[in-house]
Amino acid sequence: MKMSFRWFGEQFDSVKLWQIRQIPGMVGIISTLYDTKPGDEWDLEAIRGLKKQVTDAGLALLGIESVNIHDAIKVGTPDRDRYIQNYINTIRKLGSEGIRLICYNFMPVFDWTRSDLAKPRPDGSTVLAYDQNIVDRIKPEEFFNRMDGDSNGFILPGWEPERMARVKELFELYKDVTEEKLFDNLVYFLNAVMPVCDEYDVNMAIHIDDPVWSVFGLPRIITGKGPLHRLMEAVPNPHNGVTLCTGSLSSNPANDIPDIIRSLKGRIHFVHMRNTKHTAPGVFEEAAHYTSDGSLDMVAIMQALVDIGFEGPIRPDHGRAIWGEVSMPGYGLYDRALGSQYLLGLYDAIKRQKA
Ligand code: DNO
Repeated sequence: MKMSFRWFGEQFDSVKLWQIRQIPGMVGIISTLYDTKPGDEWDLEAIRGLKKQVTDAGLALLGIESVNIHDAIKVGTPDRDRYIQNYINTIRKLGSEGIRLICYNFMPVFDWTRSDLAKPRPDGSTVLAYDQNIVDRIKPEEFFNRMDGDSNGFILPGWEPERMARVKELFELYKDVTEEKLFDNLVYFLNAVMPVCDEYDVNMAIHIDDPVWSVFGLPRIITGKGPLHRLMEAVPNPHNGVTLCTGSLSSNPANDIPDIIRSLKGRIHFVHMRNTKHTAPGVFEEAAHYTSDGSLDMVAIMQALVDIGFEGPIRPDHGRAIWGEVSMPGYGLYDRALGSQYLLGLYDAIKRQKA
Protein backbone atom coordinates (compact mmCIF):
# COMPACT_ATOMS: atom_id res chain seq x y z
CA MET A 1 0.00 0.00 0.00
CA LYS A 2 1.08 3.57 -0.55
CA MET A 3 1.45 5.43 2.71
CA SER A 4 0.35 9.02 2.31
CA PHE A 5 -0.31 12.14 4.32
CA ARG A 6 -3.09 14.68 4.02
CA TRP A 7 -1.71 18.14 3.43
CA PHE A 8 -3.76 21.29 2.95
CA GLY A 9 -1.27 23.39 1.00
CA GLU A 10 1.41 25.88 2.01
CA GLN A 11 -1.03 28.65 2.79
CA PHE A 12 -3.29 26.61 4.99
CA ASP A 13 -1.27 23.92 6.74
CA SER A 14 1.07 24.17 9.73
CA VAL A 15 2.89 21.07 8.49
CA LYS A 16 5.57 21.40 5.79
CA LEU A 17 6.19 19.04 2.90
CA TRP A 18 9.84 18.60 3.88
CA GLN A 19 8.71 17.37 7.30
CA ILE A 20 6.33 14.87 5.74
CA ARG A 21 9.13 13.69 3.46
CA GLN A 22 11.20 12.70 6.52
CA ILE A 23 8.58 10.27 7.84
CA PRO A 24 9.88 6.78 7.00
CA GLY A 25 7.87 5.01 4.31
CA MET A 26 5.88 8.11 3.38
CA VAL A 27 5.49 8.22 -0.40
CA GLY A 28 2.52 10.36 -1.17
CA ILE A 29 0.43 13.42 -0.49
CA ILE A 30 -3.32 13.74 -0.51
CA SER A 31 -4.30 17.34 -1.04
CA THR A 32 -6.79 19.69 -2.61
CA LEU A 33 -7.05 23.19 -3.94
CA TYR A 34 -8.34 24.41 -0.65
CA ASP A 35 -9.40 27.78 -1.99
CA THR A 36 -11.82 26.43 -4.60
CA LYS A 37 -15.51 26.33 -3.78
CA PRO A 38 -17.83 23.36 -4.35
CA GLY A 39 -19.13 23.62 -7.88
CA ASP A 40 -16.11 25.47 -9.30
CA GLU A 41 -14.27 24.03 -12.26
CA TRP A 42 -10.64 23.67 -11.23
CA ASP A 43 -7.90 25.57 -12.95
CA LEU A 44 -5.37 23.42 -14.80
CA GLU A 45 -2.42 25.66 -13.93
CA ALA A 46 -3.34 25.51 -10.25
CA ILE A 47 -3.47 21.69 -10.42
CA ARG A 48 -0.07 21.65 -12.09
CA GLY A 49 1.30 24.03 -9.47
CA LEU A 50 0.13 21.80 -6.64
CA LYS A 51 1.57 18.73 -8.31
CA LYS A 52 4.90 20.45 -8.85
CA GLN A 53 5.18 21.54 -5.23
CA VAL A 54 4.57 17.98 -4.09
CA THR A 55 6.92 16.33 -6.59
CA ASP A 56 9.63 18.92 -5.94
CA ALA A 57 9.50 17.80 -2.31
CA GLY A 58 10.19 14.20 -3.35
CA LEU A 59 6.63 12.97 -2.87
CA ALA A 60 3.82 11.98 -5.24
CA LEU A 61 0.40 13.61 -5.43
CA LEU A 62 -1.62 10.43 -4.98
CA GLY A 63 -5.09 11.84 -4.78
CA ILE A 64 -7.43 14.70 -4.14
CA GLU A 65 -9.42 15.01 -0.93
CA SER A 66 -11.82 16.45 -1.72
CA VAL A 67 -13.36 17.71 -4.91
CA ASN A 68 -16.46 18.85 -3.05
CA ILE A 69 -19.91 18.42 -4.51
CA HIS A 70 -22.17 21.42 -4.99
CA ASP A 71 -25.46 21.41 -3.08
CA ALA A 72 -27.40 21.62 -6.37
CA ILE A 73 -26.14 18.10 -7.17
CA LYS A 74 -27.00 16.70 -3.76
CA VAL A 75 -30.43 18.34 -3.71
CA GLY A 76 -31.08 17.63 -7.41
CA THR A 77 -32.11 21.16 -8.41
CA PRO A 78 -32.65 21.97 -12.11
CA ASP A 79 -29.23 23.60 -12.44
CA ARG A 80 -27.34 20.51 -11.24
CA ASP A 81 -26.15 19.53 -14.73
CA ARG A 82 -24.10 22.71 -14.96
CA TYR A 83 -22.24 21.82 -11.77
CA ILE A 84 -21.86 18.20 -12.87
CA GLN A 85 -20.29 19.46 -16.08
CA ASN A 86 -17.81 21.50 -14.03
CA TYR A 87 -17.02 18.38 -12.03
CA ILE A 88 -16.48 16.37 -15.22
CA ASN A 89 -14.12 19.05 -16.52
CA THR A 90 -12.20 18.95 -13.24
CA ILE A 91 -11.90 15.15 -13.41
CA ARG A 92 -10.57 15.46 -16.95
CA LYS A 93 -7.90 17.94 -15.89
CA LEU A 94 -6.88 15.87 -12.87
CA GLY A 95 -6.80 12.72 -14.97
CA SER A 96 -4.70 14.36 -17.65
CA GLU A 97 -2.16 15.23 -14.92
CA GLY A 98 -2.07 11.59 -13.84
CA ILE A 99 -4.08 12.09 -10.64
CA ARG A 100 -6.29 9.04 -10.41
CA LEU A 101 -8.08 9.31 -7.07
CA ILE A 102 -10.85 11.64 -5.97
CA CYS A 103 -12.27 11.41 -2.46
CA TYR A 104 -15.61 13.12 -1.91
CA ASN A 105 -18.59 12.90 0.36
CA PHE A 106 -22.32 13.19 -0.13
CA MET A 107 -23.34 14.54 3.27
CA PRO A 108 -25.85 17.40 3.24
CA VAL A 109 -24.87 20.76 4.80
CA PHE A 110 -22.31 19.53 7.29
CA ASP A 111 -19.28 17.41 6.56
CA TRP A 112 -17.81 15.44 9.51
CA THR A 113 -19.25 16.58 12.81
CA ARG A 114 -17.70 16.74 16.28
CA SER A 115 -18.95 18.21 19.54
CA ASP A 116 -15.43 18.85 20.82
CA LEU A 117 -12.21 19.50 18.94
CA ALA A 118 -9.86 19.39 21.93
CA LYS A 119 -11.08 16.88 24.48
CA PRO A 120 -8.34 16.20 27.04
CA ARG A 121 -7.27 12.62 27.52
CA PRO A 122 -5.60 11.21 30.66
CA ASP A 123 -2.13 11.50 29.10
CA GLY A 124 -2.56 15.23 28.51
CA SER A 125 -3.12 14.97 24.76
CA THR A 126 -6.31 16.31 23.23
CA VAL A 127 -8.55 14.73 20.60
CA LEU A 128 -11.67 15.31 18.54
CA ALA A 129 -14.77 13.87 20.19
CA TYR A 130 -18.47 13.39 19.58
CA ASP A 131 -21.25 13.32 22.12
CA GLN A 132 -24.79 13.11 20.78
CA ASN A 133 -26.15 14.54 24.06
CA ILE A 134 -24.20 17.74 23.48
CA VAL A 135 -25.13 17.93 19.79
CA ASP A 136 -28.81 17.57 20.71
CA ARG A 137 -28.57 20.76 22.76
CA ILE A 138 -27.04 22.92 20.02
CA LYS A 139 -28.88 24.64 17.19
CA PRO A 140 -27.43 23.86 13.76
CA GLU A 141 -26.73 27.53 13.10
CA GLU A 142 -24.70 27.71 16.32
CA PHE A 143 -22.77 24.61 15.49
CA PHE A 144 -20.40 26.26 13.08
CA ASN A 145 -19.35 28.85 15.68
CA ARG A 146 -18.60 26.08 18.11
CA MET A 147 -16.42 24.23 15.63
CA ASP A 148 -14.80 27.41 14.35
CA GLY A 149 -14.07 28.77 17.82
CA ASP A 150 -12.14 25.63 18.62
CA SER A 151 -10.16 25.40 15.40
CA ASN A 152 -6.89 27.12 16.45
CA GLY A 153 -7.58 29.67 13.72
CA PHE A 154 -7.51 27.14 10.88
CA ILE A 155 -10.33 26.65 8.37
CA LEU A 156 -11.63 23.16 8.92
CA PRO A 157 -12.16 21.00 5.83
CA GLY A 158 -15.86 20.95 5.01
CA TRP A 159 -16.56 23.85 7.37
CA GLU A 160 -15.78 26.77 5.11
CA PRO A 161 -17.14 30.01 6.63
CA GLU A 162 -18.82 31.17 3.37
CA ARG A 163 -20.99 28.04 3.29
CA MET A 164 -21.64 28.07 6.98
CA ALA A 165 -22.90 31.66 6.81
CA ARG A 166 -25.77 30.18 4.80
CA VAL A 167 -26.68 27.35 7.15
CA LYS A 168 -30.34 28.37 7.50
CA GLU A 169 -30.73 28.72 3.75
CA LEU A 170 -29.06 25.32 3.24
CA PHE A 171 -31.42 23.62 5.66
CA GLU A 172 -34.33 25.11 3.72
CA LEU A 173 -32.84 23.78 0.47
CA TYR A 174 -32.65 20.25 1.86
CA LYS A 175 -36.07 20.22 3.52
CA ASP A 176 -37.65 17.86 0.98
CA VAL A 177 -34.59 15.72 0.43
CA THR A 178 -35.24 12.27 1.85
CA GLU A 179 -32.63 9.53 2.07
CA GLU A 180 -34.07 7.95 -1.06
CA LYS A 181 -33.87 11.19 -2.99
CA LEU A 182 -30.32 11.83 -1.84
CA PHE A 183 -29.34 8.32 -2.92
CA ASP A 184 -30.95 8.80 -6.35
CA ASN A 185 -29.12 12.11 -6.77
CA LEU A 186 -25.85 10.42 -5.92
CA VAL A 187 -26.48 7.70 -8.50
CA TYR A 188 -27.41 10.33 -11.10
CA PHE A 189 -24.16 12.17 -10.39
CA LEU A 190 -22.03 9.02 -10.55
CA ASN A 191 -23.58 7.83 -13.78
CA ALA A 192 -22.81 11.21 -15.30
CA VAL A 193 -19.14 11.21 -14.28
CA MET A 194 -18.30 7.56 -14.98
CA PRO A 195 -17.49 8.04 -18.70
CA VAL A 196 -14.75 10.59 -17.98
CA CYS A 197 -13.48 8.38 -15.13
CA ASP A 198 -13.26 5.50 -17.62
CA GLU A 199 -11.46 7.67 -20.11
CA TYR A 200 -8.78 8.81 -17.65
CA ASP A 201 -8.84 5.85 -15.24
CA VAL A 202 -9.87 8.04 -12.31
CA ASN A 203 -11.35 6.43 -9.23
CA MET A 204 -14.18 8.13 -7.39
CA ALA A 205 -14.04 7.16 -3.72
CA ILE A 206 -16.98 8.15 -1.57
CA HIS A 207 -16.18 8.86 2.06
CA ILE A 208 -18.24 7.25 4.79
CA ASP A 209 -20.64 9.66 6.55
CA ASP A 210 -19.26 10.83 9.88
CA PRO A 211 -20.89 9.97 12.18
CA VAL A 212 -22.96 7.35 10.40
CA TRP A 213 -26.34 8.64 11.47
CA SER A 214 -28.56 11.58 10.81
CA VAL A 215 -27.36 14.75 12.50
CA PHE A 216 -29.82 17.68 12.91
CA GLY A 217 -32.43 15.67 11.01
CA LEU A 218 -30.45 15.73 7.76
CA PRO A 219 -30.38 12.52 5.72
CA ARG A 220 -27.23 10.41 5.74
CA ILE A 221 -26.86 7.45 3.42
CA ILE A 222 -23.30 6.10 3.46
CA THR A 223 -23.45 4.46 6.83
CA GLY A 224 -22.48 0.79 6.67
CA LYS A 225 -22.21 -2.42 4.69
CA GLY A 226 -25.75 -2.55 3.25
CA PRO A 227 -25.78 1.03 1.92
CA LEU A 228 -22.26 0.69 0.53
CA HIS A 229 -23.20 -2.42 -1.40
CA ARG A 230 -26.38 -0.81 -2.62
CA LEU A 231 -24.32 2.02 -4.07
CA MET A 232 -21.70 -0.30 -5.57
CA GLU A 233 -24.48 -2.28 -7.29
CA ALA A 234 -26.44 0.78 -8.42
CA VAL A 235 -23.35 2.00 -10.33
CA PRO A 236 -21.37 -1.19 -10.96
CA ASN A 237 -18.48 0.53 -12.73
CA PRO A 238 -15.27 -0.25 -10.74
CA HIS A 239 -14.35 3.45 -10.85
CA ASN A 240 -17.24 3.94 -8.45
CA GLY A 241 -15.58 3.00 -5.19
CA VAL A 242 -15.12 3.79 -1.55
CA THR A 243 -12.89 5.71 0.83
CA LEU A 244 -12.88 3.18 3.63
CA CYS A 245 -12.69 5.39 6.71
CA THR A 246 -12.33 3.22 9.81
CA GLY A 247 -13.05 6.04 12.25
CA SER A 248 -16.29 7.07 10.56
CA LEU A 249 -17.52 3.49 10.23
CA SER A 250 -16.65 2.84 13.86
CA SER A 251 -19.01 5.56 15.07
CA ASN A 252 -21.52 2.69 14.92
CA PRO A 253 -19.85 -0.20 16.76
CA ALA A 254 -22.20 -2.60 14.93
CA ASN A 255 -20.16 -1.98 11.76
CA ASP A 256 -17.83 -4.97 11.45
CA ILE A 257 -14.97 -3.23 9.67
CA PRO A 258 -12.82 -6.25 8.66
CA ASP A 259 -15.96 -7.89 7.24
CA ILE A 260 -16.92 -4.73 5.34
CA ILE A 261 -13.39 -4.53 3.90
CA ARG A 262 -13.47 -8.15 2.73
CA SER A 263 -16.90 -7.67 1.15
CA LEU A 264 -15.71 -4.63 -0.82
CA LYS A 265 -12.73 -6.25 -2.49
CA GLY A 266 -11.83 -4.30 -5.64
CA ARG A 267 -13.96 -1.30 -4.73
CA ILE A 268 -11.86 0.24 -1.97
CA HIS A 269 -9.75 2.93 -3.63
CA PHE A 270 -8.52 4.80 -0.58
CA VAL A 271 -8.21 4.10 3.14
CA HIS A 272 -8.37 6.47 6.11
CA MET A 273 -7.14 4.62 9.12
CA ARG A 274 -7.64 5.75 12.68
CA ASN A 275 -8.78 4.41 16.01
CA THR A 276 -11.67 5.58 18.19
CA LYS A 277 -12.66 4.91 21.77
CA HIS A 278 -16.30 4.34 22.61
CA THR A 279 -17.70 5.28 25.94
CA ALA A 280 -21.50 5.04 25.43
CA PRO A 281 -23.93 4.79 22.51
CA GLY A 282 -23.48 7.91 20.39
CA VAL A 283 -20.46 8.97 22.42
CA PHE A 284 -16.90 8.46 21.22
CA GLU A 285 -13.54 10.13 21.13
CA GLU A 286 -10.60 9.69 18.83
CA ALA A 287 -7.56 7.76 20.03
CA ALA A 288 -3.99 7.09 19.01
CA HIS A 289 -3.66 4.70 16.08
CA TYR A 290 -2.21 2.07 18.41
CA THR A 291 -4.81 -0.70 18.89
CA SER A 292 -4.93 -0.75 22.69
CA ASP A 293 -5.46 2.99 22.89
CA GLY A 294 -8.98 2.70 21.44
CA SER A 295 -11.83 0.32 20.67
CA LEU A 296 -10.83 -0.79 17.16
CA ASP A 297 -8.81 -3.86 16.30
CA MET A 298 -6.34 -2.17 13.99
CA VAL A 299 -4.49 -5.46 13.49
CA ALA A 300 -7.61 -7.21 12.19
CA ILE A 301 -8.38 -4.23 9.96
CA MET A 302 -4.89 -4.25 8.44
CA GLN A 303 -5.09 -8.03 8.05
CA ALA A 304 -8.32 -7.65 6.07
CA LEU A 305 -6.73 -4.99 3.83
CA VAL A 306 -3.77 -7.26 3.13
CA ASP A 307 -6.08 -10.21 2.51
CA ILE A 308 -8.01 -8.39 -0.20
CA GLY A 309 -4.76 -7.25 -1.79
CA PHE A 310 -5.35 -3.56 -1.18
CA GLU A 311 -2.30 -1.69 -2.54
CA GLY A 312 -3.75 1.80 -3.00
CA PRO A 313 -3.22 5.00 -1.06
CA ILE A 314 -3.81 4.86 2.68
CA ARG A 315 -3.34 7.62 5.18
CA PRO A 316 -3.19 7.89 8.93
CA ASP A 317 -6.33 9.81 9.76
CA HIS A 318 -6.85 12.35 12.53
CA GLY A 319 -4.16 12.40 15.17
CA ARG A 320 -4.16 13.59 18.77
CA ALA A 321 -2.64 16.97 19.58
CA ILE A 322 0.58 16.08 21.41
CA TRP A 323 3.93 17.57 22.42
CA GLY A 324 2.53 21.11 22.41
CA GLU A 325 1.90 21.18 18.67
CA VAL A 326 -0.64 23.73 17.47
CA SER A 327 -2.28 22.74 14.19
CA MET A 328 -5.58 22.28 12.52
CA PRO A 329 -7.41 19.99 14.98
CA GLY A 330 -6.74 16.37 14.03
CA TYR A 331 -4.13 17.32 11.44
CA GLY A 332 -0.86 17.92 13.25
CA LEU A 333 2.41 16.35 12.23
CA TYR A 334 3.46 14.39 15.29
CA ASP A 335 0.67 11.99 16.04
CA ARG A 336 -0.13 11.25 12.43
CA ALA A 337 3.56 10.50 11.85
CA LEU A 338 3.52 8.11 14.81
CA GLY A 339 0.31 6.55 13.49
CA SER A 340 1.81 5.97 10.06
CA GLN A 341 4.69 4.05 11.62
CA TYR A 342 2.34 1.78 13.53
CA LEU A 343 0.32 1.12 10.39
CA LEU A 344 3.42 0.39 8.32
CA GLY A 345 4.69 -1.90 11.06
CA LEU A 346 1.45 -3.87 11.01
CA TYR A 347 1.49 -4.01 7.22
CA ASP A 348 5.09 -5.24 6.98
CA ALA A 349 4.60 -7.88 9.66
CA ILE A 350 1.37 -9.20 8.15
CA LYS A 351 2.81 -9.24 4.64
CA ARG A 352 5.89 -11.11 5.77
CA GLN A 353 3.83 -13.68 7.64
CA LYS A 354 1.78 -14.29 4.53
CA ALA A 355 4.79 -14.68 2.24
C1 DNO B 1 -12.30 15.11 8.07
C2 DNO B 1 -12.36 14.37 6.81
C3 DNO B 1 -13.50 14.79 5.93
C4 DNO B 1 -13.33 14.16 4.56
C5 DNO B 1 -14.47 14.48 3.64
C6 DNO B 1 -14.30 13.77 2.33
O1 DNO B 1 -11.30 15.18 8.68
O2 DNO B 1 -12.37 13.01 7.03
O3 DNO B 1 -13.54 16.19 5.82
O4 DNO B 1 -12.17 14.68 3.99
O5 DNO B 1 -15.66 14.13 4.20
O6 DNO B 1 -15.01 14.46 1.36
